[in-house]
Amino acid sequence: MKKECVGMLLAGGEGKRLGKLTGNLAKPAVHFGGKYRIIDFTLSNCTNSGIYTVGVLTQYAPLELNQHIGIGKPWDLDRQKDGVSILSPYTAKQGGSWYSGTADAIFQNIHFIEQYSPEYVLIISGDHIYHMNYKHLIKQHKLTGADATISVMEVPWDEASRFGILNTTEDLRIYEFEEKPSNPKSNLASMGIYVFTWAALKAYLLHDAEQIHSSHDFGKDIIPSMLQDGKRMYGYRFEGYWKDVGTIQSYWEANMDLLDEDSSFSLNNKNWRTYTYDSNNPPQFIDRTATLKSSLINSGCWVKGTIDHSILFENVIVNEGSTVYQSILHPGVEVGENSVLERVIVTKNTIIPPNTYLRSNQDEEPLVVDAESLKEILSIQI
Ligand code: ADQ
Ligand code: ADP
Repeated sequence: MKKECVGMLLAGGEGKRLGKLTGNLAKPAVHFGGKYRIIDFTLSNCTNSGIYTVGVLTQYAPLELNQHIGIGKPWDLDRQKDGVSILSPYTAKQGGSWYSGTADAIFQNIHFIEQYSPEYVLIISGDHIYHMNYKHLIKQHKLTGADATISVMEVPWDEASRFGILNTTEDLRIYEFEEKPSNPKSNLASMGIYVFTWAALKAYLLHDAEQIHSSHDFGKDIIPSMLQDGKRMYGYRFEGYWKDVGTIQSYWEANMDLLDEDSSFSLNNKNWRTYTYDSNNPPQFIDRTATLKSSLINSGCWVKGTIDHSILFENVIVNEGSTVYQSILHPGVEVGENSVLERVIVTKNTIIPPNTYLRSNQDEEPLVVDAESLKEILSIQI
């Protein structure tokens, strides 16, 4: 069945820099924003942009991620002929192996793409928080007759070396690209969101697969080789909110942005819904002893303490006399009486005993608390 554009969503990264948040969870499956997983934003962008054929490339700790995506129902991607397909590394007669890099992940699924004889392939990532209409990106790609279009935006100079950095002419044609340079020449960054003309990309994937010294990565290998060969490559300027939540700090900040009325990103955008798997919890209960300010509180919660500038996922219990400030509590967390949590992230089902004091300073990375680290912290406090 022919499709003009197939979406390929890279969701296999380990997310080492998210530390304890990705201990047994792939980065795209990490809880975000009170009821979502990080990948929901990209999957919802697909649905909202009319991209209904999406392959999700998983690899590292895929169990919860696969369960979450299921047959794609929340995103209206549970269709018979297209919809979402989970593409895990497989072994075939000719070999087959773990995806060694992002380009290798796509290379190993060429047959999946070819079923649809697409004109274009959209490559997206499962670890960004943003609302983007991919139709506009694809439209520009067609208008310029490009081989590749890279979505770009300016990032703060001090963060530039964590991105692919590029330079374009005034008409946005890319003439320079460097993956994560130590001395960036500009602050125009690749958002890791690409549209390729499939015929052009396929040729490069086949060639790259034979290079033994290649890391088989889009940013390190495919894009630099295409540029070197003079392929038509353009930048697509994105103006909205976009955050790569690859570090604890950026994860915490992107969550806190949801509590800021002046933020340019809102979950309440009625024209651009974010969909997710919804569990059947009872409504949250707010007790008469509770005080709530600027917070997101999901269903099934039971609040008796003070919650200020915080995010409570489903089934969180905060007992009387406790204060939770600038913190993120994942599903099933329980905070005992008279405890104080300030600027911390508590992972799923962790039980914080009564009279516990957990705090990170404003100038340091927020503390991530799980059952194991809690034991250590408590032994020091006693
Ligand atoms: P990074 O985000 O560092 O840079 P990378 O680690 O390659 O890129 O991950 C991209 C996506 O692919 C992530 O969603 C990750 O989960 C997934 N992924 C990683 N390895 C994978 C594998 N083997 N199989 C399947 N999925 C995999 C990229 C670009 C930069 C750009 C930033 C923007 O390389 O140029 O600036 O994205 O965030
Ligand atoms: P971070 O940059 O935070 O370490 P990423 O999500 O970007 O996290 O992925 C980190 C690296 O881990 C990537 O280079 C990716 O190729 C690699 N990787 C992905 N899956 C696996 C896996 N199953 N085992 C080991 N490494 C993996």
